[in-house]
Amino acid sequence: MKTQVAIIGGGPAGLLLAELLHRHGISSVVLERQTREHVLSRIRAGILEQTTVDVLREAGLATRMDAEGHEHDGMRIAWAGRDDFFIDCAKYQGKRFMAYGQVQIQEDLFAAADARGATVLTEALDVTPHEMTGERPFVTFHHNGDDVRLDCDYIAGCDGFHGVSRKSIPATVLREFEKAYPFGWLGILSRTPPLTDVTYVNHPRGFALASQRTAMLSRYYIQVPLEDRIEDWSDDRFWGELTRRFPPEMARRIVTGPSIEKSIAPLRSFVVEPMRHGRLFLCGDAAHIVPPTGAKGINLAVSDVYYLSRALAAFYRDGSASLLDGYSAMALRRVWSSERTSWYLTNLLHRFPTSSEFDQRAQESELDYLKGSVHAQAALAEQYAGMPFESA
Ligand code: RFL
Ligand code: PHB
Repeated sequence: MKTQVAIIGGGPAGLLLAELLHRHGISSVVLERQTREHVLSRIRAGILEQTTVDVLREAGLATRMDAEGHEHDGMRIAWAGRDDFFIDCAKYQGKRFMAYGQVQIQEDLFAAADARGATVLTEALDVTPHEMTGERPFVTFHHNGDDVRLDCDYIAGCDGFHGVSRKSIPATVLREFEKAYPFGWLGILSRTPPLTDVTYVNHPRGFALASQRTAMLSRYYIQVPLEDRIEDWSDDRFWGELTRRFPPEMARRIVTGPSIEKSIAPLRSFVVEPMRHGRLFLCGDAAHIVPPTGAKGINLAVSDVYYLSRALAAFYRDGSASLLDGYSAMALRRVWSSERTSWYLTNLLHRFPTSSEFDQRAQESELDYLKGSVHAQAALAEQYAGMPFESA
């Protein structure tokens, strides 16, 4: 097989990259290890930044999102015993957000790929990139019992944190930056009307979050110890704990119901530099992980593939490799900005088992400052809304 860009991984990064390249007249083949059903069963992100919404709209991928998603202006912060307040990104930044699930984005991307007869090979096993630093890279894999070789000009590693792309780069070339947090998030999805605002709560019992997908679909999370298992958390126990952490007046407005999904995810910050090795480019979770506190994960995957598609388009259009050469540095500037915001919000809003009383007072003072200062709110609004893309 032969294509211009071999894309490893059919998550949001890989499938969106294929669509953006197609719009520039560049061919690609997507190699996904899992089945389509499996990819569509992963309930993950839900809040899209304005830049992400704009990319999806410009790529003609927004019809269902615009019909079913829920646009909103910012997020609310509440904490035990104090008044809550709203970080208004529309007011300070002129930017809005869209609540629209990652599952729906994946469905829309598969539908777009089907509609144009794109080559997306699922259950592609033992995918291995070769000759990344040479002129003629290729990828080998097993598919339907056959050994396949895919020749290409470039390889995009869009295969998530556990993928093969990053691991195929020599350790001497990559620098890793990592931070693990001493807790996880237990999340549930339920067919109940959500609270009006995406609301982050700091409570002595731990962090809690109310989010949304549609008018009749809610997403809630609570901070739990890393040792907790999903079997420990019945729906009743979850709702009891969630509503104890919300201020009473908000807790009364939370509509409970059976969960239709429940999972625990550990929190981690992780970045590799550079995001390129020869003709292999890393995008999305393959290169970086953010703790979910800033809702940045999928938005970074989208900005990476936006930058990479623009760089590949320039290369195929006029032979200029300068944007490809600048890809890693440009992508990493936005990555580090979101890493910093997610780390800051994680520290601000969670209860750390190792915190001293001093740490606790400092955290409360930070929250008071944020609540009382329009300057602090405008600064957080700028970061939460996400940095604009750099021009080419
Ligand atoms: P993905 O979505 O992990 O997709 C990678 C794809 O590559 C495939 N793959 C391979 N394919 C071929 N060969 C191999 N060797 C392969 N190895 C892996 C995988 O099957 C998969 O289909 O990465 P991508 O595209 O970079 O997208 C990133 C986002 O998915 C991610 O940033 C967010 O979902 C992160 N995240 C969240 N982000 C938010 O903004 N808000 C959230 O609420 C939120 N919740 C979450 C999350 C991530 C989670 N993970 C990864 C455990 C909740 C969870 C549980
Ligand atoms: C979600 O809706 O899943 C969500 C919202 C905000 C976050 C993380 C996840 O910070």
